Amino acid sequence: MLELRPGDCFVVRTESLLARAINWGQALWSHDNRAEYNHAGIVVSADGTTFESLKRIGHYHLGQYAGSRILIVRYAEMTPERFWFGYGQVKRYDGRIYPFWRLPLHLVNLAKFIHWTFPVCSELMGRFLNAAGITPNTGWGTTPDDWADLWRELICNEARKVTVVCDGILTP
Ligand SMILES: [Ca+2]
Repeated sequence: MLELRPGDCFVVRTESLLARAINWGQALWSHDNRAEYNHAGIVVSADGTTFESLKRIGHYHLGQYAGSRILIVRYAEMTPERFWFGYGQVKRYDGRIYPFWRLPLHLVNLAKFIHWTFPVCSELMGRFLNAAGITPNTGWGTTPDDWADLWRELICNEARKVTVVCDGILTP
């Protein structure tokens, strides 16, 4: 059983044609030329409730990713106060439609400059981490692979900035 905390963040690999297309596009721009995860989200409750940008930005449950490869991390600096502040900031996107029109911008690497609408999954998570005072980056233009690469590096460095909550196949 996973011991989740509000503010835990995750990247996950789901199997769909769109997911494969996203990973192809991500690998194109990634320094390591590979991308394993196509989606990202925020854990907002210990019971596994999430806040994500899927077809609609809203609340879902981590259980929907049972059987998928997932990396869940916890920032050492994520205090309850920071969580509630950051979550309060991104909750205004609740109910919005997934901004599919942003995907071509990611493909040409312009998403960080053009953001007049709503965030895609990894941008929503990045906006949250930024609002919570954890990361200086605004989150715009970031991809799930960017976050995965950053976390892997932080984990390797053993800086204790992030710790691994789950790394592997999510069990139901
Ligand atoms: Ca990568």
